[in-house]
Amino acid sequence: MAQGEIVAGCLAPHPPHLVYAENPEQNEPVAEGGWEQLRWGYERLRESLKDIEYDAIVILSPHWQTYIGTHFLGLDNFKSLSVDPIFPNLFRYHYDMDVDVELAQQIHDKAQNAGLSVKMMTNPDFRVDYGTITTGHMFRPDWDKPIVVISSNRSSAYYSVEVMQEMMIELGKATREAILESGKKVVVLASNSLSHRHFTTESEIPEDMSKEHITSHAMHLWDMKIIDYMKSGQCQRIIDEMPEFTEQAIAETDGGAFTWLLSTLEVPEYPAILHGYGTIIGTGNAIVEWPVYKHKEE
Ligand code: 2X7
Ligand code: FE2
Repeated sequence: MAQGEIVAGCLAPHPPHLVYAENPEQNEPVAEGGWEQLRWGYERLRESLKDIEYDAIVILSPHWQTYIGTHFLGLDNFKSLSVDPIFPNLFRYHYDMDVDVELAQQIHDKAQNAGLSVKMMTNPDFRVDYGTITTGHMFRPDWDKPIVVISSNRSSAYYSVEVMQEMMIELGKATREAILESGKKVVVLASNSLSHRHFTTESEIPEDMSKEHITSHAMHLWDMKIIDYMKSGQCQRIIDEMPEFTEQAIAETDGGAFTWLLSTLEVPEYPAILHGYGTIIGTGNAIVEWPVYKHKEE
């Protein structure tokens, strides 16, 4: 069997506003557009990867929060209605998602062997979180590739960002090893915003873009600094500065997805492609691709 590979890794944020603004048939609320900068960013990401072959998508979502270890979706299919608890007016999405349980189990086993606490989630009534669904939809709206979904262990809430990072670096290594051994080609996605301070009230028309901006200059500066590190291939600096970034920008990196992603990619030193940046209800969101396929050793 040929060795598996990670063909690309992406930062692929999940505010439900993006799905709302796209008006797909699966979502009940209807929008007049909005957040185009980010939706065009996702278009560019999809275009960039359209000729790259892969077998499965692996997503780590900060909105599937588990307090005892890391969990993996463990059944072949999940189908239900997902309603965003904060924005039920924007996101009521009927999903039907196939899971690559074999790959999920392989990552689970590798992580367990590395000493992490892990569990396969096999409750057929489990409701998949909106972070996974939004990232899954915006990355590949046809839902025609099986997905592995990894939960966010809340170690930054229980302990600290430093402890979270140690665990996510191990989980990233285990994810990578399992993918290489699986023989499959895989895209890995970290589903999170950057700065995450959001407005406390919603405008009358949620998609009124005259009301959309970053919550503060400080948040903007943090987002630009992290984007600069990504574009200039300085991912180790992102890991090093993650505690300050996470605390000062209230960043959604607290969920571990970004650290996990960088670890699966062996902390890249080559430039990432920025496909888009924009704010959603004041939070900062970047759509970024690490084109591993361009940096393969011959
Ligand atoms: O989950 C989110 C988010 N991360 C950012 C903005 C708005 C809503 O939901
Ligand atoms: Fe979120």
